[in-house]
Amino acid sequence: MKITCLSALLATSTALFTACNSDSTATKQKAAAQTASAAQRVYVAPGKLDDYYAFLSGGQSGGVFVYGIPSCRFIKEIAVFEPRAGLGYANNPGSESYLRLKESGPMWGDTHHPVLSQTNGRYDGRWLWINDKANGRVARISLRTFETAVIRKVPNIQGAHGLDAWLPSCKYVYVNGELEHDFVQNGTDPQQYRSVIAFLDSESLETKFEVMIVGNADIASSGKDGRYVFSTMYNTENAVTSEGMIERDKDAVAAIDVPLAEKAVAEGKFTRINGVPVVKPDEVPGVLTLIPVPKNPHGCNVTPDGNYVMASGKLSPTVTIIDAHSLKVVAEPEVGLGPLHTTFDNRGNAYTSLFIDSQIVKWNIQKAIKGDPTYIVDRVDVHYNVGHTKAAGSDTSYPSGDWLISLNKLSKGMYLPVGPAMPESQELIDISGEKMRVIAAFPSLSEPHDAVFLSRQVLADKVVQTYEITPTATKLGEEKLVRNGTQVDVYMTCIRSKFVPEQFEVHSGDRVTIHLTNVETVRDMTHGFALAEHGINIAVDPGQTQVVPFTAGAPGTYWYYCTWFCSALHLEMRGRMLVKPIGATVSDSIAPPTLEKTQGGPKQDKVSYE
Ligand code: K7E
Ligand code: CUA
Ligand code: CA
Repeated sequence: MKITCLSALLATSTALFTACNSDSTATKQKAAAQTASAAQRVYVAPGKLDDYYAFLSGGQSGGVFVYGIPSCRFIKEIAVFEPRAGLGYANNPGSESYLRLKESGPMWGDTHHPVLSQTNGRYDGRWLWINDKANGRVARISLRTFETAVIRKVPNIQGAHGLDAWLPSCKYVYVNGELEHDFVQNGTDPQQYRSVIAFLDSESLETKFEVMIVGNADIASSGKDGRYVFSTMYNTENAVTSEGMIERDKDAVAAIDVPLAEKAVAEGKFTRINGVPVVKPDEVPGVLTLIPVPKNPHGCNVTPDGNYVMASGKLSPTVTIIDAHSLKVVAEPEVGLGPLHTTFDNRGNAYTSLFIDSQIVKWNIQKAIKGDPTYIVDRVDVHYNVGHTKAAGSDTSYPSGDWLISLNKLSKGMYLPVGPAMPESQELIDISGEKMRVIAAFPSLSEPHDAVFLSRQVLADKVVQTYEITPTATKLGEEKLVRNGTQVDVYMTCIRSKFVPEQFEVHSGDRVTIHLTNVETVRDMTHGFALAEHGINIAVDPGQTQVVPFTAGAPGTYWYYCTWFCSALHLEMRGRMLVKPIGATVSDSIAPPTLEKTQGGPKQDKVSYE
């Protein structure tokens, strides 16, 4: 039929064209109209701003990706657990970001769960927390600068998985230990394996206390009234093989009574393990309640009104609805195969990702609780095998009910083949109507697990234009070289299109530290500093100071240059480190060479253009 229509068009045969101008054309026209309106929904003209910032965890990329929604434009990567030369992050040994990361553990991570800070049940645009599942760490990103501010290793945790903030105050962030291990009595006896749910000061990320569990804690979601936090547990068996972990018919949702845990800590009812007060539930009755749910649940999500916890069944085709105050199971609606995570709109609907069915299913919470068989509202296919799904504002008390993102594990043939490994794929779904509508798909680096959206208005006046000048910054006109034996400190500034100094002298083998301040006062004027043959390349944002320590190499001339294209004279923005043999005379002067010397030699009398 397709070919016939095509030949008809080519032949401009009216008769034939009319003959095949049947259903297929009408369908095509309808599809074209839908495509056009879908395109309009996501079209954000150049220079226009998106409504939302979506923060996607970077999985094994170790950072956070920022996308504009609804355009699906990639805006930024926030480096957290992995160095990024291009972002001036942790790639230069000696810089603040390097030392902070190094001190906390390995120079890579596996980020799963981005969590935004809230005030009064709404995102406040201050902070974003993210876990490193692999290395038991949590980081806090400042949204003033979109930079990692704090990284901490959490004691007694292997596999820092589920993460959430204790609501409504965000006094703590709490993180789930997914991998049971032998921190209580060192040894390899699995019977002694335990795990903890750790409560961290939300600003400093210092671990304040932990609650011990037998088995593991997977995904986290806080109640909204300052009492319970919830975690799914799939290994209540405390088993060490995958068969062992599915032995029981039931596992659990753990509910921790946070004020009771705080009280126990205040009264000294804890055991200190590796410096942290650990509350043991058998010593503090009520601190931990295990609510039975079908075996091996996964997602844990509290509804915006704070009334229910949804435990997504994973192996069971159900979502268990638990009353978040009485801790009783109130319903267990069937939703489809492989339910992993559930998210919410502002009209009483839940949206559950179905890994096996490759679908998002929309269902009505009250109807499901009342046993009304019409609780399923809609299903939409996603491509393919969705993990997390998140609707805008779903973690707050005021979801916006407009957009939902489906974070799919496989993209199969969705994109041009780029090797055996395909990109991860997200889909943007319009949930503003009764029916869901998949509007757009966008690939990303591996491998986003979860996402949170923040409305642009919240951030607009909070993100700073430039860094605050630190007391240790080098000021314009106060550049200098300070020599102390073999330690040489060079206090350097940069501004379009010049480093000051443009030359300095050291001995081979000297320990050199460059304190480089970008003295620009306008946003976006980042300069770079790459030093030939010394393995150094950093970025310095306006107002920022970077500290660059290294050992001077063999005698010779080494150019440093700006790696960020900043001005018409960007290529000329360079200078020399002159390395002299040990014992040779070196000058402490950083004054530019005299004009005569400036021009170097041998001089070219003229330049021939032939
Ligand atoms: Cu479901 Cu780590 Cu959130 Cu992945 S976890 S999907
Ligand atoms: Cu500074 Cu390019
Ligand atoms: Ca189990």
